[in-house]
Amino acid sequence: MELLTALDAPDRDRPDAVTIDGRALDREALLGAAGAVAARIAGAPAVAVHAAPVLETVVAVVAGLLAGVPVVPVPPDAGPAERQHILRDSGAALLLAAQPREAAELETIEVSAAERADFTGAEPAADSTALVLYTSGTTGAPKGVLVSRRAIAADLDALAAAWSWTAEDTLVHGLPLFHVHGLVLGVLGALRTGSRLVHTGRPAPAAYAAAGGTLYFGVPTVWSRVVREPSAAKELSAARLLVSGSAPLPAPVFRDLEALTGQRPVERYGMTETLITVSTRADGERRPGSVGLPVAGVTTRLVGEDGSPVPYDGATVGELQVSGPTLFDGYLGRPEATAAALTADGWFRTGDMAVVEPDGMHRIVGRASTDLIKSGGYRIGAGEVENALLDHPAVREAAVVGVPHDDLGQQIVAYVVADGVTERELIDFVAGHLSVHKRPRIIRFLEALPRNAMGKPQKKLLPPF
Ligand code: MLC
Ligand code: AMP
Repeated sequence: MELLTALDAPDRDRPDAVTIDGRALDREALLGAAGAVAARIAGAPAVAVHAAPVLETVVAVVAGLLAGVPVVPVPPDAGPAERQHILRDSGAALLLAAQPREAAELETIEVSAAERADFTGAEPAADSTALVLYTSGTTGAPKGVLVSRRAIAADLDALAAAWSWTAEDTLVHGLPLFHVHGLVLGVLGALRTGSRLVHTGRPAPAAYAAAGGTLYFGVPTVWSRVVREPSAAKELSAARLLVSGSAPLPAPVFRDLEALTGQRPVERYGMTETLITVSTRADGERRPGSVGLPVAGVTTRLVGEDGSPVPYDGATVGELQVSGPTLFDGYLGRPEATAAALTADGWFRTGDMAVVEPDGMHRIVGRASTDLIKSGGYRIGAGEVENALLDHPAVREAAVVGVPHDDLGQQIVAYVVADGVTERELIDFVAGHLSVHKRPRIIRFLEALPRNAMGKPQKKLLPPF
């Protein structure tokens, strides 16, 4: 397969090319297991994959890529509201899962890592959709981001060059398999470069320490937990490269990692819609707080509120816009949202505020909208959580914000006007309705939300947390 080039070159010396939570497959076996599934799904408009951190998820995703059927990863803990939205909105015709799913809304195909079959279908076109990744906006339900094979190939090649990532590496991470970080970089990256992959199930410091990798991926929450376990951190001293992304890496965590492992981490920046666009380099300078330079093929620019270019003086803040082959092909079925995300000349508006140093190094300083929250590296729309809370019969009003948090970067705090319901009940309600990581960690009960003269809630006037 042109996208996952390493799969076509089975390496019989590596029985454990992909290991997840202790179970391993070599590449030939992975290709065979995926081939068996590909034959059964060929021609479907799209397939949903129950994206638990297990080997069968990798088999299912590779099957979709072999058959040229767009893959829609579904978070394994998605509650009914989120799950039904993803399944309906994506138009997925089948659900691939390791086990039969109770009350599955779709016909389920059970994926086995033990099956073997050759798939003989034609190579899908490079500009066809590989993945439909659901991601939150500031309001409303998550949108499906159309990611092409071409975009993935371009991004992985650019990252391989930036990080000197080769088949000699052993990649280790324990990130979820339904987002860009864990799935595109963390799985497809290994299958394109040919590096071994050890997925630890969960991204726990002790599991990272025990895995003996050369290349480690983590969100900042993972790295901050690693430095709080110095004995685990010290085990990473022998690694070649530690990479952080998905949210800002706090400078103290950067420094603690350096002190404990002797390694300055590489930080990179990206989005579901653009894949990874800016990164420090394996062979370049790594500064705390800096995400580095655009990767090969990507161009960036900083734009002021009036649309004028912002100087690269290391001080003036502008919106970061990006252009290049790694960009998405739009939001599924939402032409207006797609048009709004792009400028007239085709650049993607990231919504992230940045400064660029005179030497070109980028620093992300915040987001234009406070209604997109990053917690533990997950992107969460305030509006989606507010709507979930309002679905609870006891809740009359809700306002959700992200509050700075040492471990999670931001934690979700909900201010609600409600009667006869406890904090715990509301937290569990959101966790069960959407997904666990979208639950507020704290609920504050108010008599009324602060509103302006027009009756619009004023989040800036909420009592400090
Ligand atoms: C807790 N749990 C509950 C619950 N509260 N279950 C049901 N109801 C409740 N009310 C359970 C959870 O299911 C979980 O179980 C356990 O408690 C811990 O959950 P948690 O507290 O939410 O996990 P936490 O420790 O906070 O997670 C931290 C983390 C996680 C770092 C592991 O946030 C994470 O994996 N982040 C990665 C996000 C990511 O990959 N982002 C990339 C986006 S792509 P159990 O059984 O599971 O332990 C992107 C592009 C780019 O951004 O640039 O990369
Ligand atoms: P997602 O679509 O889940 O991939 O989230 C993308 C968002 O994550 C970006 O718009 C940024 O706000 C944030 N992000 C990703 N990487 C970084 C980073 N290294 N530093 C700061 N923010 C980041």
